[in-house]
Amino acid sequence: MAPQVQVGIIGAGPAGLLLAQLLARRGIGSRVLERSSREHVEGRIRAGVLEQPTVDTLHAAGVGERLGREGIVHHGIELRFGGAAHRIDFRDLVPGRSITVYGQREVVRDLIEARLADRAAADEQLCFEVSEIVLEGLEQDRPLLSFTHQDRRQELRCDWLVGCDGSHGVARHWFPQGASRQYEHVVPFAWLGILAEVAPSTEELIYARHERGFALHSLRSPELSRFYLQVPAGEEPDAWSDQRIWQELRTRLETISGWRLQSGPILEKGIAALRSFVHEPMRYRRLLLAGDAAHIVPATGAKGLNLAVADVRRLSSALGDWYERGSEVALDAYSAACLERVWRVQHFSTWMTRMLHVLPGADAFERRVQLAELESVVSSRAARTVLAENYVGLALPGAPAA
Ligand code: RFL
Ligand code: PHB
Repeated sequence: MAPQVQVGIIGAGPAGLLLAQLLARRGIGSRVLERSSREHVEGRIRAGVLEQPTVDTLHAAGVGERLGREGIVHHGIELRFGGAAHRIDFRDLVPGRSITVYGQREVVRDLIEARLADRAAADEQLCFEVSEIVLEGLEQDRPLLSFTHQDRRQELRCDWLVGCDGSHGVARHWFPQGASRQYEHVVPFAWLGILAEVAPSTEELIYARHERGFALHSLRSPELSRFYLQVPAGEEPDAWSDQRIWQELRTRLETISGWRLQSGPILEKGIAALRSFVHEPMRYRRLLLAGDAAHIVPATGAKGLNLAVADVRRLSSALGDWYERGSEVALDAYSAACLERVWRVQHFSTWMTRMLHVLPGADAFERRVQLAELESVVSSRAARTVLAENYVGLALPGAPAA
């Protein structure tokens, strides 16, 4: 007989690791199977902006200690265009709500440390460098996973299987043909992202729309800054020398009189495609999806990680109901409840993306209309409030507590 586990989780990104951690706190056992090495998983930079419910969930999961110490709470962002800066003031527009700047890399490191500190979980329950995962018996109650780990073929029978394997994962391909629908939209440009060893030149994030393209000034700590530049799709990082990057950042960001951008050594450089994707539904029998495995949003709204955490918060509570009370009601509602948030966030991320980037092929008229839209947003309290409400995180009805 194959060994058994209550919940099998594919992928050790934020979604998979947090799910394992939240389940463990309810006394539910899991096994996380990750394709890459621990070093690789801990090295990825990616997101930096956490909504308040995300921060609350990380605290509730017992991984909030360093986040509480090092996370930087922000009460606004700046929109910069047409030679002027406009603040979106959260204190004024959405009182009591804020965001926290804390890198995804740190979230992942904290979660891995917590999982490995759980003695029962170490090695046995968090496996890196797993390959050739195959699923059988999805039509039965307890599907069987087989995979290769440390040169050994192994089997595992699970009550539930959760695909947290990101945008290039395998789990969603296990839905039978005809049981799902996919929506995909390719954004016709990419982001060049850098991490630089220099104090941020700003206290709050700056989203800049410039005739040459979008630029974003973000940060990680008092000593580390993060920047993004809109670049053509398919661009190679080698086309961008450090000098060219700083020059372009200056051009797109130094549009306010007296404001100067400080530069420093570039520690990391990478190109990320922007795209939108939704896989509906997020459940088929005993197989569930969470995070980027089910949905991807363009990064302009800073929402991908927060959506993954919202899925996992709901899923851990629904699985808790099933194990603790034998109720499947919340699991039955899981997909529809998550997708409601997903589509709202797709709308916000698409809106921010279209409003702030130079859209290839846009004519002079369309560019002027884009500037007029930005003017309308910053000059209307109602429009600023919509932006702020979405940016700090939508409070949708029926969300389970962390
Ligand atoms: P991840 O992080 O991609 O993790 C999936 C894991 O699954 C593994 N895997 C497999 N394991 C076993 N077998 C297989 N066959 C497997 N296939 C894949 C992978 O190795 C990986 O470890 O997905 P997850 O956990 O759903 O987390 C989602 C977030 O990573 C993502 O949404 C965010 O990074 C998006 N994002 C942002 N989100 C925010 O909330 N705020 C931000 O400020 C923000 N900025 C960003 C971003 C994403 C970016 N990029 C690079 C796309 C900025 C950028 C530039
Ligand atoms: C980041 O700091 O990585 C970041 C911030 C805001 C975004 C996207 C990425 O919209």
